[in-house]
Amino acid sequence: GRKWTEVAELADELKDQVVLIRGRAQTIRAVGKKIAFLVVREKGFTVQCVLTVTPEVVSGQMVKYAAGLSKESVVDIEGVVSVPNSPIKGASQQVEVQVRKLYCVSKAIPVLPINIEDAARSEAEIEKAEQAGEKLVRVNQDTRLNNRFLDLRTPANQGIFRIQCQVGMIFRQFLLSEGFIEIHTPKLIPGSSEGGSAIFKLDYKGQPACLAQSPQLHKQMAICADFGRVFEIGPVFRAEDSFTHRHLCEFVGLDVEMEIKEHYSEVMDVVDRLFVNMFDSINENCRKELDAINRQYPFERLKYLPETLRLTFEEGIQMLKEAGVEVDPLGDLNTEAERKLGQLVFEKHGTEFYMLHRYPLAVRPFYTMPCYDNPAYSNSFDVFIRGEEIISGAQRVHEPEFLAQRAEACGIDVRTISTYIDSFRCGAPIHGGFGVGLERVVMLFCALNNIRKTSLFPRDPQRLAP
Ligand code: ATP
Ligand code: AMO
Repeated sequence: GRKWTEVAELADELKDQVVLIRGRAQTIRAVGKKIAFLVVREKGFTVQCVLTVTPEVVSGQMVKYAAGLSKESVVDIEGVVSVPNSPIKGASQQVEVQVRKLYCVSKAIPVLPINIEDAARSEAEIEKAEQAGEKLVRVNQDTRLNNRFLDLRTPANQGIFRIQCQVGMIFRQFLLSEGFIEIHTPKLIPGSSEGGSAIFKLDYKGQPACLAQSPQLHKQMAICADFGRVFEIGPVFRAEDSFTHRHLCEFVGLDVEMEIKEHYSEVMDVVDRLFVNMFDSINENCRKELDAINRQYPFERLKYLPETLRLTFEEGIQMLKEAGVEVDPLGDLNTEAERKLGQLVFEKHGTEFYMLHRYPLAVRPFYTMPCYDNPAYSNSFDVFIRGEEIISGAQRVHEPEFLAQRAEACGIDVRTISTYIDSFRCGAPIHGGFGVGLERVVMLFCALNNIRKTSLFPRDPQRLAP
């Protein structure tokens, strides 16, 4: 086969070499009848390609053909790499391709629902252009999501989903290296796994069933089955009825469950090492992706410590109190208080990533282990990025009678989880774990303002397509 070069690879080193590239015609501009410029984009990277009428190589007809291509058509180009004297605007690569051959592989319709260049502009660019009297199209979120496959072609979106891939990859690699095994639990289950009403109900051949709200019950049963340390990457379904910037009806759950030898802090140790490793890896290996996101959605790099800060819930409440924010000491923190605490923690400790543990028992799910020294609190934790929750975790109740009692006290129909409770009757390891929302990690790491930006095809209370 012929040797292909990726647009992202086009650089000075290739000067004077003949390259073959495939990409999309992002913009097409003819200057008279003898010159045409094509900006060709591949995976979010762009290069300027120049057709100049040259005897034996480029005919006037070829220039005319190029000028008539529709935007987003897929083209193959063979040409010579050249280095221009002045910086190139409107393309990511700082070299040009002097075109010798051009083929259209697949034509796009002449008018697209979204213009990719419009969709790729930052707010600042739009405002600047508007001030200069230019009229630019603002592509709103619904238009983007309705035409998601086009919206996803922007450099920022290409970056977002490559970073999402990195998060999943580090999660898997790190846990495998620490002796965890990957499991796959059922998504069709008889009842709620988290308590609460946010469940998608369905009919399972005549039996009432639902889509799993989490792998919680089955990941714990895997511990009762002696797998020791397990993890899962899989879909989680929540019939959220509120429309917020951080809730989806389906998201990707990164779940962990493990035996505990002595203290629930062993679970927090895993979170600490895993996430510091993950953030380091993204910063080191995803520079181009971070730059692409930054160009459209400017953000400050996440500030985190080599060893993750841990505060108790009581310490958190105290910090809020000192700042004049009164909250119920045995209640949950609302979104506003969580944000405020994030700010206070940053001011005091210089980190935007921290853990809050020993939550009041009353605000945690039924399976959460109460603190031995004070049962009003629990061996549980949440983890925050920039003042918003990305992880919930805890030590679990492993004593079956107490577990049934806790479930009942939390209003759960114990019959729907009887097989789960029974799994603790044959000797149960002391254990704990946590669950992470993949889309939230990427959203908050990149300081994006909406979880729909980090879900490939988001599902929210109003959206089931595309
Ligand atoms: P989890 O469900 O894992 O706890 P979460 O981030 O979805 O994670 P919730 O328990 O749903 O958190 O809510 C945490 C806090 O966020 C609640 O105390 C509540 O005040 C606030 N909250 C939840 N939903 C909304 C909403 N739709 N609008 C404003 N605040 C909300
Ligand atoms: P929890 O319900 O807190 O805990 O969920 C764990 C993490 O999942 C993410 N998350 C969501 N992401 C997008 N849309 C939603 N609607 C949504 N709801 C939650 C958050 C949250 O921190 N079984 C426990 C975990 C455990 O203890 O192991 C659980 O499901 O990032």
